Amino acid sequence: MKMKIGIVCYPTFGGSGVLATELGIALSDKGYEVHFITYEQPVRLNQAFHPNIYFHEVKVPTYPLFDFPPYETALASAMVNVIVNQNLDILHLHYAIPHASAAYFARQILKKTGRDIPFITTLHGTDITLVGRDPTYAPVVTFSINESDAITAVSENLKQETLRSFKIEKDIHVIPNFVDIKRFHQTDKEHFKQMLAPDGERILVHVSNFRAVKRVKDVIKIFEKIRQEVPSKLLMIGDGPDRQASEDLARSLGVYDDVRFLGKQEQISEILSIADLFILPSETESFGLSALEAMACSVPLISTNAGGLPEINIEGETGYLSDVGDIASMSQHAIHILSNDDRLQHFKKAAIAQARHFEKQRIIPMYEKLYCEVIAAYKLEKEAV
Ligand code: GMT
Repeated sequence: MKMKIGIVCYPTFGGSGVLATELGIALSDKGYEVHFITYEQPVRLNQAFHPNIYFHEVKVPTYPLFDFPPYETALASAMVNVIVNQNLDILHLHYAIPHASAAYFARQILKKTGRDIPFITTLHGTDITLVGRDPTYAPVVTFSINESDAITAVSENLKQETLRSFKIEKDIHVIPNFVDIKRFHQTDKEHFKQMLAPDGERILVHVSNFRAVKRVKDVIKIFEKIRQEVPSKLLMIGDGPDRQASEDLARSLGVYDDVRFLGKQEQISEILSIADLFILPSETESFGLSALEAMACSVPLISTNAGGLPEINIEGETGYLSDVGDIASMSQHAIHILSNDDRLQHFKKAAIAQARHFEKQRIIPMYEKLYCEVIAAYKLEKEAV
């Protein structure tokens, strides 16, 4: 019998929500019944209809007394209802806060009736490296991660960071992010390239949620230096708190006319198909899913060496890694790749070859195996009580 899996995630453009949605789609394609529990339809779900996927919207009623409507309480209640009514076998939480603590709460409620099920927490990055470590959240994060029946991290680096930052009493399984190469691959979009770069300029791309951790202003600074040596255009995809500041910087550096701020986009692979280089100068990055999707579309990568980025970007092969904030190094490396056609083709080939190591067919079975093990162990534990 195929498992019924509940997935809890942030439905927004952030990497954890994207990965959780891609996982749900991949599992549903394999015949599993997948139930998303979140406050909005996850962005990547609305690109096609998937008959094995169900979406349960968490509603958070407001009340004049509430300055902060209690999402976690509403989420725990939704988990209880979906687990019981849909007869779920396992719950998979993406991003620890507040999903893991809500799942713990839901399970305590369900234990009263014997309908409790195991839950797995996948750590994605800022839930550990930025937010989770904050003393405001740390005790609850530590407790609920430890109460998970299994813990996964998206890179070896994130696993080590988690062990350094929290007192974790369980093994952490590293299951890296993955990409669906059937959907993310280079397609012929020459007409599109002609429109954006009519004189054959190189096309550089950055995709993120424009939060401080992404250092989007560094992208503009790097581009300004590249453009002095190599005719090029920059496409900035996404939106967030630092968008205005990076637009202002592009104006003050005199490069605005060669930069397009396209905002949030759903058809990322079409844009990546015309790109020559992806720029990711993050302060910290547990994995860099956006960079993997770019590599799958044959786009080499200029990144920092922060977090888990060295696990996907191979120095001198798929791109280059520099220290955070080292604009000179990142721009020199970019110029090196872009200034020679043969060299660029070589890097492009290496990028797609590296992406294949993270193809979904290789990674999804790791989750399936873990689900089966966790469900079996939980059943045994319950029988023993
Ligand atoms: O910061 C983001 O880009 C969003 C964040 C999230 O959790 O939504 O992304 C994190 O998870 C992604 C998917 O596992 C990783 O690829 C990103 O590297 C990670 N972001 C950071 O560590 C900053």
